[in-house]
Amino acid sequence: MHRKRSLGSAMLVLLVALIAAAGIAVACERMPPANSASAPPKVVTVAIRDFKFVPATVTVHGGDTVEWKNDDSVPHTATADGEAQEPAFDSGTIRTGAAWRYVAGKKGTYNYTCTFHPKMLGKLIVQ
Ligand SMILES: [Cu+2]
Repeated sequence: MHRKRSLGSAMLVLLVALIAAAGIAVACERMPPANSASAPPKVVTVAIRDFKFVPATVTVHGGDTVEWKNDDSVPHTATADGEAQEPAFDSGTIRTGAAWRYVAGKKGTYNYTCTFHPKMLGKLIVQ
C-alpha cells in the first residue's frame, strides 16, 4: 500500500513538471511580433556641378539625410532662404570634393541657394 502511494506522488510531480514546461513553451510562442516599421531613413545626394544643384529639386521624408557633394572646382554652400529668421539649414563652405549632410526635420518647402553664387537655386521638399 505504502509503495503504491509513493509511486502516485511521483507521477503527480512528473505531471506538474510537464504542465509547467508546456506553459513555458506557450509563453515563448506568444512573444510579440517584430515591429513593422515604416520605410527606413535614406540618404539623398545632390551634386553641385557647373554652378548648379543637381537635381535642383529633391523630395524627402523627415529623418532622411540630404548630402550635398561639391563636384565643382570652386567652393559653394547650400543655404536655405531665411530673410526674417535663421535659415533652416546652412552648410557653410563646401570645398571642392567635399560633402555636407543635413538630416531633414520639419515638413515644408525650403528654397536654398549658394551664398557665393546667388543665382544658384535649389529646392528641398520635406514631406
Ligand atoms: Cu556657389
